[in-house]
Amino acid sequence: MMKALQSLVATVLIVLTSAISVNAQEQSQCGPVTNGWVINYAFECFNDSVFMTVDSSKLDQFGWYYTDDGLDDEIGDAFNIHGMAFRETDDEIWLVISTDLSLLAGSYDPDALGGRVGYGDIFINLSGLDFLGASNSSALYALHFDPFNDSPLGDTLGLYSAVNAVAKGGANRGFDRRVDYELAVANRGGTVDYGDFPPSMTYFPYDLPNSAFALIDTGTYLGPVSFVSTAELAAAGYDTSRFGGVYTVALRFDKSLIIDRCGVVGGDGTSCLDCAGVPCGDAVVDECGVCGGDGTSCGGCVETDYTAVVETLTTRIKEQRRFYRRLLRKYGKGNCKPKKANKSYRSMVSSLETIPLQVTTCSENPFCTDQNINSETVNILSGSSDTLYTQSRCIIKNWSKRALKSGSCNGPGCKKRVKSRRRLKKKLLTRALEIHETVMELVNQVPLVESQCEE
Ligand SMILES: [Ca+2]
Ligand SMILES: [Ca+2]
Ligand SMILES: [Ca+2]
Repeated sequence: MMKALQSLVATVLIVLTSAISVNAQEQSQCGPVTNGWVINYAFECFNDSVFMTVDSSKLDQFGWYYTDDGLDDEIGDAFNIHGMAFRETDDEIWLVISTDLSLLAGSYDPDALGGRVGYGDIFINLSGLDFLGASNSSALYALHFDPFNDSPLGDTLGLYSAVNAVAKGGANRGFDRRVDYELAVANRGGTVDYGDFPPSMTYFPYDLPNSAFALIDTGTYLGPVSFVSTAELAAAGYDTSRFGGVYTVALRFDKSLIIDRCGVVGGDGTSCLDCAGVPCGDAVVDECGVCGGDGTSCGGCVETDYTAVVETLTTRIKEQRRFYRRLLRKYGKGNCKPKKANKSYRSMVSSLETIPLQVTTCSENPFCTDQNINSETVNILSGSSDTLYTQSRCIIKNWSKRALKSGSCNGPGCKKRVKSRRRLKKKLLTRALEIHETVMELVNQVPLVESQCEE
């Protein structure tokens, strides 16, 4: 009873393990894992903003994705965003904003909240919800990188999760609603632009009160964000001529703070490892429990190399043919059939090419079944060698019949000659048989069975 129970437990465990590994493989996604992330950014005053949807298929060779923002969509010269760039590497996310506003100074304005109008925070949304939905359900991530802006986070710069966003545009002498910003742009004859998003977008609120979100209200600190120098940007393949902003703000953070290399949010990067520990590798454990094995290491599987057999067989078949042709040349065809002999030789040569050089056989492996192989080839080889042998005998016998027939044999010279011809006949017949037998011995070494094992 106990034994049966143990084996049942073992079976269940095996089933569970394989179910888990199948799931992990379905989820796993190697290479870029940020496809579809929506990233947006606005100044505190919401005088310009930009929206990006990361399209992994458009990452360039350095992992960069660029979104241009219109150059006639700002309110106030300094508040112009030129564009945003995103970079995904194996373990980092980089974000670049090109604008005309100094990050350190912001824009001095005694009437603005905090005496200054600064940068907003950068929001990242991978929830699939629209901005307000994500904010209301604390599903947003955000980067707080301007220590002097009006986010309650102050100088605690970094990457945050579970973020709720807040709009303080009006208090910063700008806009509390997107519709008000658009009207202001239209009034001065400009053209609204939101980067990857059309002005008709429903992703971001349009005319709800206090919905021109640009700042983190509350959030959970995840980890640090670092500033990237111009030299580092250039070294990372960033296209420095893409945007014409006066200032470039470049940030980087550890990708695993949000998502692991397998594409699992909050994952530890192990769900897509194959049995050899390679992320998204294709090695699997075979029936014998060997990672990356071909299932032949258990159950008495043996791989045999038949190269030498095939090579020797080739040599012997050529020898059999050479012997036949020498007979033909020397003694004539008589009533024998040289065409038949030639055809046999040709079919032997071509059938040799079909013999597999490596053959695996497994004696006790339940995952393997025996398959018949080479049966046609062996038939051709033995039949053809037999034909060459028969045709050789035919020539020898034809010749000896003629050579030994002569009734008028006089003198010691003649008897001697007859005797030596008889000896020659016997020798030739023996040789023909010998060669045929050698070929047949090798043909019998050609494998007739190989094992097919389930992967
Ligand atoms: Ca814009
Ligand atoms: Ca702009
Ligand atoms: Ca301010």
